[in-house]
Amino acid sequence: MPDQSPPRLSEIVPAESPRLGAPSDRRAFLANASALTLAIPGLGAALAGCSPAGTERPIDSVQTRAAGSPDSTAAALAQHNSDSRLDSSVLKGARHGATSATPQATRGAAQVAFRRYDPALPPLAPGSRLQLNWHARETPVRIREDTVVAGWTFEGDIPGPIVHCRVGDTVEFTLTNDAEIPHSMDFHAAQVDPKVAFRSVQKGQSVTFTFRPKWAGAFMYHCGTAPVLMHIGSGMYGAIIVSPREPLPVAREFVLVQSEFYLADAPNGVRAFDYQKMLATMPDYVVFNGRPNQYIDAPIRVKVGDRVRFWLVNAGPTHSCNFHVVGEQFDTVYLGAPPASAIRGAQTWAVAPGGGMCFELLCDVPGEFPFVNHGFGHGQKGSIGILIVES
Ligand SMILES: [Cu+2]
Repeated sequence: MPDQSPPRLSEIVPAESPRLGAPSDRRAFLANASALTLAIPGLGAALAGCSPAGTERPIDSVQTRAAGSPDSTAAALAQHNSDSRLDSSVLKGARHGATSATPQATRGAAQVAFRRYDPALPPLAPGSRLQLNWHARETPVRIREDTVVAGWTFEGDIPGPIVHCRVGDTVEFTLTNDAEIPHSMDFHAAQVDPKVAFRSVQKGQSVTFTFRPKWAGAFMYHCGTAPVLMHIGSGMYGAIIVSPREPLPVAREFVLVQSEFYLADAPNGVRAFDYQKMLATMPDYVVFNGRPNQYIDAPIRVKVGDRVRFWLVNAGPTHSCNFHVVGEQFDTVYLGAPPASAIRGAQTWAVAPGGGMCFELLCDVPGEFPFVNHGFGHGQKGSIGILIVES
């Protein structure tokens, strides 16, 4: 019987890495963590949370509090950084092994209905300030008529809600953790001190931070609590779309979040996300917006003459998304910060895990156009949809 337990921090960090201790050791440790972040998005933030309690310098834009607690208690809790070691020790406990099948994540699974994830980019909110009060929840999610997964989620869905704002807007974000396991939030569109803003919070606690996106684009958000692979792999991710201040050409705009599902059997017929399978990197499904083939069953529809803009985020956790639209060519692919860095006439472009890009096509021919991950070993596991162009 293989060991089903997630690794301790010491198993994630290479053996030659210095352990936490003297400040110089810690700097070297974080340097290694930064290098690891290149391979595992958010891991550096999670590892950076490993400072001893009370050593962080608070920043104005960040608060951590316990809901309903007196100020003194909240202040005490703010000193307590729920760090990677704690997270791992919680996961190591008897609540569950390396599976997402917590009691909360499986309860009532049979009653959960399938719901298509709406790919339409939500309109911008009026004003220049966006206030988001989200909850981390462990809850069952039906991804096909015959399959319910034990999800770790933001706001009860996989992916979490689509956020839409503009460059320079103020985003004030609060995460409250309703779950037994510590969770956190890492916005790739933010420039903040991750050690403070992206820290984990325990059940009943909240963390609030504010940021102003500097660049336009499609950005990932995700839980950065260690092991990051387990938290992203269990459903805690989504897209924040940052539009430029000067509007892009009028278009039908859609958001696609690709992700991989690594599943194993769990009680009550639920399928649970499985950490050992995540490490083996052979997914059962690779999906757009959390459900395999949902846009084959219910295609995206536009009209001849429409410009279509796909904002694509690849949540991974491990594989790239090689985006292609069969029977079309991309009028424009923005490598970053649209309308800058535009590539014309591309056929397929890879979006790295933890990355996002913007794809445009002009629909001047009617028909049914599959949009696919052209890495077909993954595409045929569920990351294919249909764009119907109606005359
Ligand atoms: Cu989490």
